[in-house]
Amino acid sequence: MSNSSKPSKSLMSGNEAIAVGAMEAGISLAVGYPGTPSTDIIEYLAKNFSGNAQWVLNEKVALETAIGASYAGRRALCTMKHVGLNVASDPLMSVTYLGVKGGLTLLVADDPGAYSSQNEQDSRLYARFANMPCLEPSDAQEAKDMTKAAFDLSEEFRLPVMLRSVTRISHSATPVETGVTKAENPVSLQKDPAHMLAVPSNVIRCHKELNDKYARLAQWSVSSGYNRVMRTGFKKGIIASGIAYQYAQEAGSEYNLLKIGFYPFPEKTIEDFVKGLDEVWVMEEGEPLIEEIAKKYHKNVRGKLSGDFKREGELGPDAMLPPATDDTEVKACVINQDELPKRPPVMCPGCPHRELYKALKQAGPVFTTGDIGCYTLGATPPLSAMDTCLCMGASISKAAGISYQGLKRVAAVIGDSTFLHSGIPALISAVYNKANVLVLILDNSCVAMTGHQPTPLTGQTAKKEEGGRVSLKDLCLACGPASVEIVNPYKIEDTAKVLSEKLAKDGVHVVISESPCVLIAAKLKKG
Ligand SMILES: Cc1ncc(C[n+]2csc(CCOP(=O)(O)OP(=O)(O)O)c2C)c(N)n1
Repeated sequence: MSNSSKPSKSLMSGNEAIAVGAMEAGISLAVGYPGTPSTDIIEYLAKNFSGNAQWVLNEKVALETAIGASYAGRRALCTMKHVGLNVASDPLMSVTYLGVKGGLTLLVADDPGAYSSQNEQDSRLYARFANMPCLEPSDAQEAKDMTKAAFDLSEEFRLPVMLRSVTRISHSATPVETGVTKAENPVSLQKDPAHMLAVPSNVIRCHKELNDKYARLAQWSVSSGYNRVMRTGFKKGIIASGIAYQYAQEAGSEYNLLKIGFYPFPEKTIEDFVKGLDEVWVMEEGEPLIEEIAKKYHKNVRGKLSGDFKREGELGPDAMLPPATDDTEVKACVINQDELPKRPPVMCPGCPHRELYKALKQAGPVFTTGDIGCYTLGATPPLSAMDTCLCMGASISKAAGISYQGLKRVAAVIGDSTFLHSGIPALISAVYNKANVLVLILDNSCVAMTGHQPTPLTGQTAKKEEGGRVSLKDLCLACGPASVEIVNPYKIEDTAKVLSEKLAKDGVHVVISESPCVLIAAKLKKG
């Protein structure tokens, strides 16, 4: 679909619907950093949006870029996965104080069940932390409608608005009616120091303005229409938010039903809903936030705090299925996950990362601090070549921390995109403080883990156009290590020799393992 204004109906994933909603809302910029399950929003926009859709180096840069566009009066969509919001949390916590100009929607896709993430944090807590509104869709149509509404709300309250998706919204498809595309806002960059300078003299006043906005939002939440009673007339009730609203349907129709789609939480609506019920179930992916409120107003609340649902992992569609008996049809469909063979992701056959790990093994004993990317898969057997993994950009700093304790033969393994994302400050710090570490940058010419997005090292933009190009070797040299060398990981013996030499030396040594991801190598050859 292009960003035309002709209404039609089609099947869309939640992510496509969000992209379409943003186009219909008249965005002028879409900016993000890849991360499952959010990645395909920018990819869709890069293909289908005639305006500016771009990848940047990390989530902090993405949010700050979107804030810049908003200051210029335009609407901007910023996308990331949940852990990306940790990286973007610094600008987030202050931009809510200052406020925005053009509408700014922050799409954060959570990963309950941690299917492809290092944790399963709940972004609604960030919305609460930053005092910003948050919309939570329960299907693709709502994802599109809420995206559009988020921009209007952002301009009405002069606040960024979070749209919280989860894997099952982002990646499953339901019918979506497209609508009319709004014209872009005119460019208008006005100086407004009282709301553009996060400096001490502005903080208390801005904080007060934010608290006032939040109080207004709490009222708006009750009357917004996003938090509404869907069914009455029974003695039991379910409160369900986002995707869990779909799971609530599995419980059958003999429950009153309150659907939550907007935060701040509509306390009054919840209080009124639970009145007179015998039992209240609360279904929400992530932390028991709504449940905590429901418990304030009812004695018999069933959910995660009561132990009826697990607090860890995904709530999932089966959460409210009635218990199966021998003669229920349902039983045949219920699969015991524990009985299934585990199929963890593995490195692709021919992956250059495998060969690098083989060379590292040949180079002798080493403690390897890891990072996040396809190469993390080297942590599992048969390679078992990575000893730690924490979050993006942590490998070099962890290695340096170990080396400062007088230990040698420590290697940090980091991918090219991760190095650009948050490895560079760690490398400079290690050089500055005279660490003794070997830094292995695995340059496979893309962000492989999230689906082969381009990086500044290839110079191709999200829209597959030619952009500026950055040299990884020059970048590393500028950080000041003792040496920077490039190896071909498929030449295992040669690579092992280089690694063995560097591991025996003091100082910070960088080795770039240069070979494109096997899945894109053929394409790159063709140009
Ligand atoms: C803060 C944060 N943002 C995004 C992600 C999603 N993510 C996982 S690995 C990765 C980058 C992988 O690229 P690279 O370092 O080049 O390694 P490759 O997969 O290409 O081997 C990203 C963006 C994440 N895990 N954490």
